[in-house]
Amino acid sequence: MSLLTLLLFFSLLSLSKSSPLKPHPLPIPPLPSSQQLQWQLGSMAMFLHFGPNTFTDSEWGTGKADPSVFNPTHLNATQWVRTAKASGFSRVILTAKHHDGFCLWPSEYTDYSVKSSPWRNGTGDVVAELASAAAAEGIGLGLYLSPWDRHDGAYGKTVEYNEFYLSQMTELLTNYGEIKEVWLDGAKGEGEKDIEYFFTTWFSLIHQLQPGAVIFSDAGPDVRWIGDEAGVAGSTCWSLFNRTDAKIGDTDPLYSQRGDGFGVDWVPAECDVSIRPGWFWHALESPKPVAKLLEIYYDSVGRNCLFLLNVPPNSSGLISEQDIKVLEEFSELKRSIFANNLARKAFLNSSSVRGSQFGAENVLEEGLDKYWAPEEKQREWELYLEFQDPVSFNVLEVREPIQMGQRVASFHLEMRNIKSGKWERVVTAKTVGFKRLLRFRRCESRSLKLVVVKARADPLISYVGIYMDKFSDSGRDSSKITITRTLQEELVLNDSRK
Ligand code: FUL
Repeated sequence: MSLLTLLLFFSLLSLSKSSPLKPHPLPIPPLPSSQQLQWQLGSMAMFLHFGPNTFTDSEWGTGKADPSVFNPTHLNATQWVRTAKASGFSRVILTAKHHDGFCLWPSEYTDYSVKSSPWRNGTGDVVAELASAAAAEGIGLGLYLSPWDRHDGAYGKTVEYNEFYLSQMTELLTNYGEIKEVWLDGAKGEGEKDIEYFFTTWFSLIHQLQPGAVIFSDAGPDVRWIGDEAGVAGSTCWSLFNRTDAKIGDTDPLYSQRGDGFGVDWVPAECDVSIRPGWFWHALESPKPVAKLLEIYYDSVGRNCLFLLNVPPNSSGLISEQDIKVLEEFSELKRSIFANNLARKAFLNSSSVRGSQFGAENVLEEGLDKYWAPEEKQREWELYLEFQDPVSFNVLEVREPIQMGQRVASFHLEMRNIKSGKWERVVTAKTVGFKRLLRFRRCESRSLKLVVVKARADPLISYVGIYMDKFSDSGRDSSKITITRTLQEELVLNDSRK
C-alpha cells in the first residue's frame, strides 16, 4: 500500500467518525408548559359569541330574556368549524354561557338553557354539536363560562354560587371530549352584587378535569388577556409576567400589553377582538375590511400573541356570508404575503456558531427544534443574509425557539445601501418571542444584517423571514405604513379587469 493510499484511508476513517455534538444551551426560565406551547403554535383562534343576545339585538343580556327567543332555524356547527379551519384558525371558543346566564347546553343545574327553548324542541345542545363538528374537522374546542351570571339567584351568595359555577364547569369539562381552552371573562356590571370567586379552586378543578387545557383570564394562570378589546398587543410584548401583579377584573392595561421582562411566570397573551363592532351578531352591523384584519394580525400574532377573532353566528345559526367573504380574503392575503420568504434565496452566515448543528442556515427551517445559536460569551450577535441579486422587501419576521425561554430584549435590521455601500438601519424593536413581524418602508438591498443588541441570555433564533407585502406598501413615505382600503379595492379592480 502506498503512502498516499494510507493517508487517504486514515483521512476517510476520521471523516466517518463524527465528533460528539455540542449540547443545546440551558433553557432560561420561566418556560412554557406543553399546553402553552401547543396553544402558541396555533397562532389564531375563532371566538363564537352566540346566545339569546343574538336574537334580542343586545350585548349584555339582562338574564331576563324569555328562553323562547333562542330559535336558530338553520344552526350548523359544521359550517362554523369549516369556516374557521379554512381561514387558518386552530381552535374555536364558544360562549357556552355569557353574562345573561343562558346555557347553550342542557345544564342539570338550571332551567335557563337550550332545553327551555323551542330550538330542536328543547332537545338540542349547541356545545355537543360544536364539539362533534370540531372533532370531525380536527380543530380544538374552547369554552367560555361567564363567572358573572345575571340570571341565577345564587349570584351574590359566595359559597352557593361557587358550587353552582363549578358544577356547570364540571358538566362542560366531562361531557364533551377534549377541551383545549377555558375562557374566564373578567367583566362584571357596575353596582352588581358583591361576590368572591374561588379562582384557585376553579383553576385546580379545570386542570384536574382537562389536563390539556389552557386557562385564559385577565391574569392567567396559563394565558393572559392583552388588556384591550382591539386585538392589539404592546409593541414590546413579553410572555414573561408576574401573576401576582395582576388581578382578575382589575388589571393595568399597560402591564398586560407589555408583559414583564423580569417576570417569573410564563403567561403569554391572547388578543381578542370582534370582526364586527359588537361581540354578538346584529343585523345592522358589518364586518371589518380585510385590511383591518391584516393590521390586527401584524399587531397580535406579529407581536408574540395569539389572535382571537370573534366571528358571531347570526340569528339563523350560521356565520354570515359577508363575514366568510372577508375571512377568505384575509387568508388569501396572508398566504400571498408570507408564502414567499425571500430569505430562502440568501446565503446565510453569522458572527459565530455554538456548534455545527446550530448554524445560521437553521433559521430557514420551520419549527422550533432547529435554531441558530452563537458561540458563548460573544460581544456581537449577528446574522448575515447575502443575496445574489438585490431584493425588495418591507416586512421582517423573526422567531425565537420559546421552549428555551424568551431571550431577545433589543434587536435591529440593517441593510447595505446599494449605491453608497454603507450600512443603514431599517427597523429597531425590543422583543421577539414566538413570532415578531415588523413592517417598514420598502427597501432594496443585496446584504442584510440582523443584529441582536440585548438578550437575557445568548440569543437563539429559530426563523427569519423577509417579505414584500404589497398591501401594506406605503411607497416612498415611511411615516405612513397603514394599509389602505383603496389599495385593496384597486387590486380587486385590477383583478376583475384581467
Ligand atoms: C367582555 C364581555 O363583557 C363581552 O361581552 C365579551 O364577551 C368580551 C369577549 O369580554 O369582557
